Amino acid sequence: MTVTTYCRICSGLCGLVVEVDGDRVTSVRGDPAHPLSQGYTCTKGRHIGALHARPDRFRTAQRRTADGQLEPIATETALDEVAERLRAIAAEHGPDAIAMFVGTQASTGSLTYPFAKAWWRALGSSRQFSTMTIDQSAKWVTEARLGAWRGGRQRFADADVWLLAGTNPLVSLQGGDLTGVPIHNPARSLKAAQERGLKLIVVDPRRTETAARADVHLQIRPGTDAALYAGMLRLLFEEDLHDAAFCAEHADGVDALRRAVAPMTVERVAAVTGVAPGEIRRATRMFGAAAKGMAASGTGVDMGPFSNLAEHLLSCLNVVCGRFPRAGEPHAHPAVLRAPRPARAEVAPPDRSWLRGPKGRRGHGHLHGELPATTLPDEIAHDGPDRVRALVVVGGNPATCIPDQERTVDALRRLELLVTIEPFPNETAALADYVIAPALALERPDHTRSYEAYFDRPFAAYTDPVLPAPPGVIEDWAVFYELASRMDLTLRIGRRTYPPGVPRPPSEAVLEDLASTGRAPLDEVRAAPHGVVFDDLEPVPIEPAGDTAGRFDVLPADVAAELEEAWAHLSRGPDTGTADLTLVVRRIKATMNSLGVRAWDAPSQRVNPCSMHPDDLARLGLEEGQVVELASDHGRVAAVVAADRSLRPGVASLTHGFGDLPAGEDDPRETGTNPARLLSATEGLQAINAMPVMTAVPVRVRPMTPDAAVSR
Ligand SMILES: Nc1nc2c(c(=O)[nH]1)N[C@H]1C(S)=C(S)[C@@H](COP(=O)(O)OP(=O)(O)OC[C@H]3O[C@@H](n4cnc5c(=O)[nH]c(N)nc54)[C@H](O)[C@@H]3O)O[C@H]1N2
Ligand SMILES: Nc1nc2c(c(=O)[nH]1)N[C@H]1C(S)=C(S)[C@@H](COP(=O)(O)OP(=O)(O)OC[C@H]3O[C@@H](n4cnc5c(=O)[nH]c(N)nc54)[C@H](O)[C@@H]3O)O[C@H]1N2
Ligand code: SF4
Ligand SMILES: [Mo]
Repeated sequence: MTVTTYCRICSGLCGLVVEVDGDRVTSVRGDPAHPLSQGYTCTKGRHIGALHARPDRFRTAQRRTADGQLEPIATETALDEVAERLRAIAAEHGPDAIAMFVGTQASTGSLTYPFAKAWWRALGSSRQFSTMTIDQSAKWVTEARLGAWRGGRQRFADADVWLLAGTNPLVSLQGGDLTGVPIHNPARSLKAAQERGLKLIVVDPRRTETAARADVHLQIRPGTDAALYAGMLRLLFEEDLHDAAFCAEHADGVDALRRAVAPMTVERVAAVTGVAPGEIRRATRMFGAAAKGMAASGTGVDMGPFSNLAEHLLSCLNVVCGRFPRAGEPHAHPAVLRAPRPARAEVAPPDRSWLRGPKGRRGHGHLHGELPATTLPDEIAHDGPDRVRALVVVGGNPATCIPDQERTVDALRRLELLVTIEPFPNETAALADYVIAPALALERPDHTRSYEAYFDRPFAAYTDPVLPAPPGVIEDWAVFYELASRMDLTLRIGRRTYPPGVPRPPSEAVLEDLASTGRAPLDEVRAAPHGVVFDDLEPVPIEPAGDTAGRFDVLPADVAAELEEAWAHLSRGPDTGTADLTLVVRRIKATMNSLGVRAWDAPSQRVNPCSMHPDDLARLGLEEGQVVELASDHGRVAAVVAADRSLRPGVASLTHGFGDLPAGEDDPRETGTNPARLLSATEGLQAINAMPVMTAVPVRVRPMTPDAAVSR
C-alpha cells in the first residue's frame, strides 16, 4: 500500500511517500507533490521505517525489578503505579518534589507539549526543565533584558540581507523564529532568494554547507562572537548606517551603547576574532545598507563562553537598524490551523522575569516557567526536605545530553522515581524505574498546527496513522491525560478543560479541538494528502502600536558589565593556554541529537569522529581514523579523528548524542564519543540561565595506541 504522510523527526516535516506492508514500512521517498518540501528528504526521514521497526524498541511499558532489570508490564498497570507513586510523593512532600524534563522529541507530535504542559500546570510544581536551557535560552535572556518586538520578525521573502551566526540551517533545518530561514528544501529556498538579490552573511568557524553559499563568510575564531557584533555596532554608528529614527522612537540606551562599543574598532575586533578587517567592514556595510533583513543565530553563538552577551549584541544589530515589520506589513507567521497571534508594531518591554517567583537551589529564577537544566542535578542531589524525588522525562535523553554526564547520571540514580516516556533503550531508560513506550510518529494522526512558525506560506497538512501501533504503546499526550485522570487533576488547554474520570477522547477529536480556532477548515486539510497552501487566506497585518508599548533597553547595567568583562578578556587575544585545539559544536544529517545512533545500520554513522583541519592533524602528528584522548579542563574522552578542510585551523568539531553511560571503559569506534563529559555544568556558567560553555572549549589532544580504550 502506498500512503502519503510527513516526517516528524525534525521541524522540516518533509512530505513522504511510504510503502507499507502490514506493520512494516518497506520504502520511503520524498513526496514530490508536497508544496513545501517538493520531494526533499534527508537520510533520517528515509530511515523512519527502520526507526519504527528497531528490534530493540520498547513495545510495551517496562518496570525495574528488584534485581535491576527492566521487565515488560501492561501500560495500564504502569500508568496506575506511576500515578499512585507520584500522588503519594506530592501528598507527602508537595508538588515541587516532582520535576519534569521535556526533550526535543516532545515536539514531534502536536499534542504532546500542550498536554505535558497542562499536566504540569495542574500538578503545580515549580520545577520544570527542558533542553532549551542547554540550547538557546540566551534568546530568552535577551528578550527579558532587551525587550521584544510584538510584531514578530521580518520575513525572509522580502529581505535584502540575512545574517546567520553559528547556525547551519542547510543541515539542522533550524528555522522559524530562531533563524527565520525557510527550511523546506532549504538549499532550493536559499538559491531562489539569492537569485532575486538576497545577500547572505554567515558567521561560523566552519565553512558549513550554508557558509559555502554565503556572499560573505566570516570564519570566526570560536567564542569571540560578542566582540564581532560589538565591532559591527560601532561601525554601523560610525558610518550612520543605523536607523536613528527607529532608535529614537523605540529604544533606550542607544547613546550609552554607542559609547560602550567605542573601543571595539574594526582593527581590534579583527585581531580578537581572527576575521580580516575588510571582511568585517564588507559584512557590516552589507547588513547596514539593506532595507530589510535580520541577524539571527543558532547554537554556535548561544552555547559559547559569552553567549548571553553575544546574543544580546546580535539582537541589537536588528534594533539599531530597525529590522522589524511595521504596522500594515504582513506578519511572518501565516496562521492557518491556529488563531492569528496578536501582533503590534511596538516593543514588549524587558520583563526580567527570572527575578520574580521561586528560585532554584543555586539561586536561579524561572525563564518561561523553567529552571536551568544544568541545575536539575542540584535539585535532586541533596538531603533537604525540598529535594526533587521524582522526575518525569518526555522525548528527551538527559543522561546523555546535559553537560557533565557523570554529575547528571549520579543525580538521576538518586531519584526515588524516574519515569521516562521513551521508545528506545537509551541512557536515561537504563536508569529509569518505569519506561512508558510511546507510539511513534507514523502510528499517530497529526497535523501541522504547532509548526506554523516554520512555514513561509499559509500551509497545513494532516496525516492519519500510517502504521498500526504495537498494542502495548500509548501516544505521548495520552500518557499525560491518563496520569492526570488517575491523579484527579483537571487539564486546561486554551479554552478546553479535560476533567478527570472522563474517558479519553480519540486523538483525532483532540486534534480537531486544537485546530478549532484556526483560519482554515480542518476538513479541507484532511482531504488533501500532500497538504494545502491556503494562498487565499489574507496575510495577518501588523497592528499599529497600542497603549502598552514599551521601549527596547539596548544597554542595561548587567549587559554593560558583561561587555566590559568580555572585552577585557577577549582583547588580550587568544588564550588557549596548553590547549591544542578549540572544540566546537556541530550537527550532522544522519542523527537527531541522540536519536538515530544505532538506529540505522550503517557503521559509518555509529561513531561521531572528532574532525579537524588536515594541517592540525599534521601538526599534532595524527592520522585519520586514529583514536585520541581529548582532555578539557573538566574531563576527558576518547575519540576517533577525521580530517575536515571546512574547519578553521585550530578548531575541532564533534557532534553530540553519542557514547554510552559512563562505565569505566568505552571504545569510541563502537559507541562514539560523548562530548558532554568534557563540559562543566558548574564552572563558567552564564548568569541568569546557568548556560554552560558547550562550544569554543579548549582541548588537549593525545594520541592513544590504536587499540587502547579510554582510561578514566
Ligand atoms: N540533522 C540534525 N538536525 C538537527 C539536530 C540534529 O541533531 N541533527 N538538532 C536539532 C536541535 S535540538 C537544534 S537546537 C538545532 C540547532 O541548529 P543549529 O544551531 O543550526 O546547529 P548546527 O548545525 O550545529 O550549527 C551550529 C554552528 O555553529 C558553529 N559554531 C560553533 N561554535 C561557534 C562559535 O563560537 N561562533 C559561531 N559564530 N559559530 C560557532 C558550528 O560550526 C556550526 O556550524 O538543530 C536541530 N536540527
Ligand atoms: N555536547 C553537546 N551537548 C548537547 C548539545 C550539543 O550541541 N553539544 N546540544 C544540546 C541541544 S541543542 C539539545 S536540544 C539537547 C537534546 O537533548 P534531548 O532532547 O534530551 O535529547 P534527544 O536525543 O533529542 O532525546 C530525544 C529522545 O526522544 C526519544 N523519542 C523519539 N521519538 C519519540 C516519541 O515519539 N515520543 C517520545 N516520548 N520519545 C521519542 C528518542 O529516542 C530520544 O531518546 O542536547 C543538548 N546537548
Ligand atoms: S529534514 Fe529529514 S528528519 Fe527533518 S523532516 Fe525532513 S526528512 Fe525528516
Ligand atoms: Mo536543541
